[in-house]
Amino acid sequence: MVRKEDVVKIAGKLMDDSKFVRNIGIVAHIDHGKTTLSDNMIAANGLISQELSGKQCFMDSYSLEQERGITINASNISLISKIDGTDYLINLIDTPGHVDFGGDVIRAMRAVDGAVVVIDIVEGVMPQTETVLKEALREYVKPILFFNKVDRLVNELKIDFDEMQRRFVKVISAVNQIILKNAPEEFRDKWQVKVQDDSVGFGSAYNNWAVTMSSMQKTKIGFKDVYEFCQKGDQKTLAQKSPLAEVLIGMVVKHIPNPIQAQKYRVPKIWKGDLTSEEGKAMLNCDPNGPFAMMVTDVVVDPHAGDVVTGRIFSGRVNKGDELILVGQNKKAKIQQMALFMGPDRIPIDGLSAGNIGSILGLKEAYAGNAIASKEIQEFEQFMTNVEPVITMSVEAKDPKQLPKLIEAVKQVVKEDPNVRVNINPDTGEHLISGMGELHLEIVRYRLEHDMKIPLDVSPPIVLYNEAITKQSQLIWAKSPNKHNKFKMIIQPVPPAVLEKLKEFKLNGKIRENKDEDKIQKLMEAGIEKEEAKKTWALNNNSLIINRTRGVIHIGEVKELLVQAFMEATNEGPLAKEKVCGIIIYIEDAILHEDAIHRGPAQIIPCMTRGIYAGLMTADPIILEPKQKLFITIPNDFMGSMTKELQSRRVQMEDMKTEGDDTIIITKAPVRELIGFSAAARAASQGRAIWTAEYWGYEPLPKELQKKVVAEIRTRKGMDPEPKRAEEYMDE
Ligand SMILES: Nc1nc2c(ncn2[C@@H]2O[C@H](COP(=O)(O)OP(=O)(O)OP(=O)(O)O)[C@@H](O)[C@H]2O)c(=O)[nH]1
Ligand SMILES: [Mg+2]
Repeated sequence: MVRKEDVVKIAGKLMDDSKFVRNIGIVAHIDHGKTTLSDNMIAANGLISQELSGKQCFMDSYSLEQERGITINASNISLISKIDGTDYLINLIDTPGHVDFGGDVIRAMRAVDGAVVVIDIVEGVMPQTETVLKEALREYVKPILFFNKVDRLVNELKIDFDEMQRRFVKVISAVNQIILKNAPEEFRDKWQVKVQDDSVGFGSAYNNWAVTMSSMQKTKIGFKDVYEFCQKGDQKTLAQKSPLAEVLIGMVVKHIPNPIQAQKYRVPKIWKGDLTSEEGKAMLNCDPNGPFAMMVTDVVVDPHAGDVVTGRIFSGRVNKGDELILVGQNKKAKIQQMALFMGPDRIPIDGLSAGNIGSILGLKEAYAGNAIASKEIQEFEQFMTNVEPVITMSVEAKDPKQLPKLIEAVKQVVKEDPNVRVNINPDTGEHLISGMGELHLEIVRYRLEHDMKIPLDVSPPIVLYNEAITKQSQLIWAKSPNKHNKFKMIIQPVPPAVLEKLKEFKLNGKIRENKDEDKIQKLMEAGIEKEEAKKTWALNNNSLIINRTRGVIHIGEVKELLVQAFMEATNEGPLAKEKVCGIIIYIEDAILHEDAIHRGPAQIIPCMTRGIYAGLMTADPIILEPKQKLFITIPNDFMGSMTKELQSRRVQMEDMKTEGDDTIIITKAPVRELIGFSAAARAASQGRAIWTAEYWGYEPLPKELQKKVVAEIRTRKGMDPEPKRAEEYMDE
């Protein structure tokens, strides 16, 4: 067996010449065989035995991953591969397929230049296949295709040779359609995958063999042989004659661009600084001699070593003892340790060079998305996620003495998984932890209770609602408690088309005068008129505050306070203290006291929040609920009981089709009704239903449930079941 340290030693030498580097992510729908495929690459490096390759799932090192047989965390490894006498360094990230961990895939795509899209040929293109493929394309990451589980076609489905060929053609064309629609324009044609040029491979990760057009010419093992070897149950010979790792590495080296090639077109998309500056040029050219610049894509907290940040190095090189800064945060550190991840293990290395994926220790408080550099540079574009947490649990330490430990542990979880959101209820001290789905929360709980050993009281899952309005508000004159200041405002719903764009652009926070031109530009692109875009003060939850006053002399001095009130009011709406989404607050006019002493925070903030609340209550406010799209595969025999189960959960059928003995149902369902669905679906199908869910977005809760849910949330939060009326806000 080869030692990981020895691989890292060679990697250290190879990484300086990035012509010989490839950064790849393995992506797919859940269970299509990513981790099994990775095993093959790892075994080829001698890090695990050939016998265990495809069975060990080396990259699923976390106890819960092994236990459940799924990948939860993206995991990195650096491997050396020889092709035609030349050594290549392959930095590989195995990503999870379950949608609850989709954030990991998005972050991994920033670090790599190519994606191996694995498709279980029995299932074909599944929802998450499409999602991850789109995510790769959006990041200018080039896809190649690997058809996995070909053995199952022959041995389980028992289809004939011609049908096998037809299936390949059908799925390739489906994938190419997605590429055509979603690839950046310049790559739509160039990135089409084809059998002829080896950008499509076929094989069985579990049985360690694969073929491509080139491999067939070299080994003389063609599709017919594959079919026959599988049929007679001799895949071992197939694996000897046409080993998967060799074939896949051939595909990767041939088709995935090296970092020098990739950064030329990727850097202008993910970094909006000046490309003619010293750092701009260095990143475009992947120059190891330029200033150091790395984007953090992953953080793990090591109980002994502290924060370990992993990311893509776009330029420069860091050596032991160099000083690096956490961009925009005024933090510096002398770097004493760097490492490469080898699956579960972190192996020290002397330095890290441009074009590679590596880890740095010693920079505290760095989060995924941050830039680390040798000097202040423009930050990288944020990750392109458009999913929101939809479900929450409330946790408390069983033993109050453990509260400080819980606070630290939760902080660590958030650092490691940016898709977890945490709010602390100041009244009760309980932590409200929000995530992408039930499984996601289950994992967080496991980490706190099992890994960090904090026994918890945990609430049943709580759904996160939004508040919105359905018409324009009345004109509101809000008065400050001392009656010296007044604001005239009107609130409108953001038009649906504009709201769509705002969600896509993810604009949030204050807009600084003369500084945030790009945000104003984006607002205009979303459909906000130029004059209004220029007067937008801030955005929060896709809601806006726009200053339409004219000639109010002191308005600039209270701007900060008004924005703060806007943030508070849109974080906790008047109906049920849920987020308020998709409103525009127009400040039409204002009367302000001459003397600054009479228009301090205690006057302006409550005046404005109450004004906003009053306005919202006159605009027919409603509750929006999160929905998920469900993809359910179920044997035909269980259709009856499954349909019954679904009907009780307010689902909207989108599509239903039969494939062999199975029916595939696609529906949209409220998250509220999906709590406990796992268990019910298992019961309704004797465990035979397979289902995945995908974030869909927020839609109005049905009329007949509005009042009930408002009362429910308010009671849970310790308020009166009835929200206040508009007048009540104005009387105070
Ligand atoms: N028959 C057959 N089974 C396979 C093959 N490749 C993988 N499997 C099985 O498919 C299951 C899922 O494999 P994984 O490698 O864990 O899949 P994954 O894509 O990493 O799954 P997630 O990371 O959880 O999304 C395992 O039981 C594998 O043994 C194959 O080529 N043939
Ligand atoms: Mg996996």
